[in-house]
Amino acid sequence: MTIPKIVILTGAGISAESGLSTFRAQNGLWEGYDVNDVATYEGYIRNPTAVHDFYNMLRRKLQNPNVKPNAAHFALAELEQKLGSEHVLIITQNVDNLHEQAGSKNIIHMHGELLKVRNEKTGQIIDYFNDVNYQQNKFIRPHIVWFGEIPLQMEQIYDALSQVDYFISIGTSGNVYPAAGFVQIANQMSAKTIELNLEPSLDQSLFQTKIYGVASKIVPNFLATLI
Ligand code: BV8
Repeated sequence: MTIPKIVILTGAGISAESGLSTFRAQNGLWEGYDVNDVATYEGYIRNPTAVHDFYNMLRRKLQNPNVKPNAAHFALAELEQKLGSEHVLIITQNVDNLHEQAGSKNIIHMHGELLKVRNEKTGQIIDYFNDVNYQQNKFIRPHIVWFGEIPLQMEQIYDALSQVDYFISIGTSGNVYPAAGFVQIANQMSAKTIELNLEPSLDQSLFQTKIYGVASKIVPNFLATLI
């Protein structure tokens, strides 16, 4: 029996039970901030200190010992361990490192990573765990893909989607492109498409299988049927 190629797309919903807030629960105001002020390059240029304050707050929050992977993250790591990294790829829209903490290895962070910063002058990307002090180095920016910027590793993503057998979307509202368009590619590849979410996403009609509930329950249950 050939082992299927499984591509999993995760969004903020998979980390909700780990204590990290999602984007659109608070009617578009994220952590009390307007997305246009803190998640666009224009917002950064307008007020870099305010944007660094915002990401410094999120970076500290992520490193709070109470923020840990939940059963959904662990179930995905177990799936990769059982089937092999060449058969399981996580494409995450999340900038947290909970998939890594749970043990997953084959991960693409298409919207960047909170625990990395990028030097705008040299392009160098480094691991970074503290507050960024913009006054000290004006070239250091969060290694985050803001709205209007090009998501990372799109070549690898389209390549993986061209060979996908199972496309599983977990904890995403289907608001943000190009991520929200991946299910259409999977359908064109005649893959099995599954949505695991708290409630129907904007894309729900494009999925063959839809299971609703909290990720920590429905993800381990569904993945058990694949192993
Ligand atoms: C690009 C970084 C070109 C910040 C993020 C008009 C129409 C269509 C598209 C556009 C348009 N105008 C502009 C665009 C493009 C734009 C876009 O899509 N805008 C939208 C808002 C209309 N996209 C871009 O700009 C992207 N770049 O398009 O470049 C291009 C295109 C193709 C190829 C090359 C170039 C860049 C987008 C990246 C923006 N940056 N994050 C940061 O994270 O600090 S996006 C941000 O939203 C996060 O990454 C987040 O992950 C992502 C998506 O949100 P979700 O993860 O889905 O979170 P949300 O809160 O929305 O939903 C949570 C879900 O979980 C809910 O459904 C909820 O029910 C569920 N849930 C909650 N609790 C649980 C749960 N599920 C299970 N269990 C639970 N316990």
